[in-house]
Amino acid sequence: MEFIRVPQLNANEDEVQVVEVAVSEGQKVKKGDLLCTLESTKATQDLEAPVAGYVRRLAVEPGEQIAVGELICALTKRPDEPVETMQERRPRASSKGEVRTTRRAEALIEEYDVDIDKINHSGIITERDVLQLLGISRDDLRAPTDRPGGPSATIDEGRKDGIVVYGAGGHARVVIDMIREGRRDLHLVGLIDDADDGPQQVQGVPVVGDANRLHELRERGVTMAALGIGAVTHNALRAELFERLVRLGFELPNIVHPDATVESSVRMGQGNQIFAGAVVSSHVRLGDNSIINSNSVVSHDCTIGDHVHVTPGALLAGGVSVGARTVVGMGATVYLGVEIGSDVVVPNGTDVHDDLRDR
Ligand code: JB3
Repeated sequence: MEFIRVPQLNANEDEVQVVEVAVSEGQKVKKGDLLCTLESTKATQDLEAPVAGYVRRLAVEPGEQIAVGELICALTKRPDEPVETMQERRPRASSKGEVRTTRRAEALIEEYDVDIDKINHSGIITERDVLQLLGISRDDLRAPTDRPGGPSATIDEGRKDGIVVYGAGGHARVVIDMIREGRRDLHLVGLIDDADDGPQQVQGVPVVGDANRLHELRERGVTMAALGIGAVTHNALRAELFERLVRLGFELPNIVHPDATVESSVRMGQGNQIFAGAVVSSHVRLGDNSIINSNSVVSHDCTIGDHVHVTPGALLAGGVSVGARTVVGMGATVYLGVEIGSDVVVPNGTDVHDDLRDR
């Protein structure tokens, strides 16, 4: 077994840049095949395989700065020969066993608190794999993400798939995951957060400013928005922010988690969010901007008004109607045909068998 490490290209430089990686994990190479191209400020060098073998523990990727002596890869006689290296970073534990990461991937995983089980990779997690999950480009990483109102992240002018999420808290986290998993056709441009002391980014999506930036984003070609504020007990706020986004000319797509069930006979307006495990059954009518939260059930023929929040585990029997801005609490059950008015808060775990008037 041969360990291929970064050579000293010139005496006074202890780091080189990886310009190109010509092989992939598990690839068979002959002696003399190009492994990668390295560059220092004064020299460029093609690194060739000193022996034939299988590329194992490939630990570099293009664009990376890497120290002299660091491992590039190992070459083994057999494809399944065990490889232990002294210097190698401890593999990460994932639900599918141990998995290795490149340095840049490791840094992103740490910085953005990424769940490695969600990263698609082919044996070693690279920066590219992590960026893909985060839905951002390497340029986004360089973009300064100041607090609200700053110049902040790059907005790809004219992209028709750009979406901005309004909010940067717990609900925004879920909306980001749902877009990444259920709306891969959309490109997460950034988050809008009105809080003064909010985060710089959430799950790798930069905070690009406060509500004052929305108009500019729209002018610069961001056509879509999603409301990432759950406001669990004051839905009037959600209604107000939704109307603001509509007035600004944003399109608010419905976002449905791939693990939700929405029957084909369902009709809904815009800006609705259907979370994982939720069931929206036959012939349900949804208005605009409602949240059907995780594992809730909206049975056949229900009518759900605008800005409603059916919270996790709430169960609505058939033919129930729910008025605008009403919140149905977690685990509540609503009996067949009950009519719940607008601006009602149904406490968690309540059994509702009589109609409830507005407010
Ligand atoms: O219970 C569940 C499953 N989810 C809850 C969700 C429905 O509502 C979640 O646990 C939270 O209780 C809540 O999520 P949300 O709204 O993301 O809350 P929080 O995690 O506290 O994040 C607050 C976000 O809302 C931040 O981005 C704040 O800037 C923003 N926010 C709060 N109040 C506001 C206001 N933004 C504006 N523009 N105006 C406000 O009054």
